[in-house]
Amino acid sequence: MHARRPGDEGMRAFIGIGLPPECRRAITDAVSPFRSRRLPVAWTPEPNLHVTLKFLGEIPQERVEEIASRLQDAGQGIPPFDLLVEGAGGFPSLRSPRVLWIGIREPLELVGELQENMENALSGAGFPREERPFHPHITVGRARGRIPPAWGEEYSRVLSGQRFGTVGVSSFQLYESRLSPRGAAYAVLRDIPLPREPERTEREEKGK
Ligand code: 2AM
Repeated sequence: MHARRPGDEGMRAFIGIGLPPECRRAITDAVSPFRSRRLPVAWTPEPNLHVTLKFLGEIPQERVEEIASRLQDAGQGIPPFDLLVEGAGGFPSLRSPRVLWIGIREPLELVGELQENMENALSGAGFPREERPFHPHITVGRARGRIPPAWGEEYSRVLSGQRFGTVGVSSFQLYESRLSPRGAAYAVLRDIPLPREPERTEREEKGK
């Protein structure tokens, strides 16, 4: 371990799917009655609402290109898709939630495939695989203390039937997360387009 030196440029990074303003606004509006109850929850600021695909942690600046190129490979064969944002819940349980989330309903298989490709592409570059099963979600709050047991269940019940948007996803993003006493601020380092003509379809066409 060594302290960071000047010029030793590094950053905290993760990969995710950004959400358009209308979807983020719909989520904020739906969650706002819960926010006003002053529970020990750190609520995600509206601009930061996203779906995390993989957390990378600290990376050196000079690895950004290599990581972006591996991510582009991971996206091959994944066509652009519509993300259905719906439902709500808590991890690890609704009776004692540490993370409050808004859900992704579709297309779970495709998003899972993208995430799996990414784990494969990045494990070859020294990023350990996520051991926990992948449950795509949008974190809207993190518990900072004890939440009354009935509260998480109410959160889920009230929001579970609600739809927060159908989001056209034609790219995903490598983000930098800058931490400060005012919270995290995310910046897109690279926007990675999903291929319009996925290789899979081309292969399937040729195989016909
Ligand atoms: P989550 O909110 O979807 O759980 C950016 O910091 C994102 O990376 C967060 O939104 C969080 O995803 C995820 N993240 C942050 N710290 C992490 C860690 N130590 N391990 C795994 N994921 C982390």
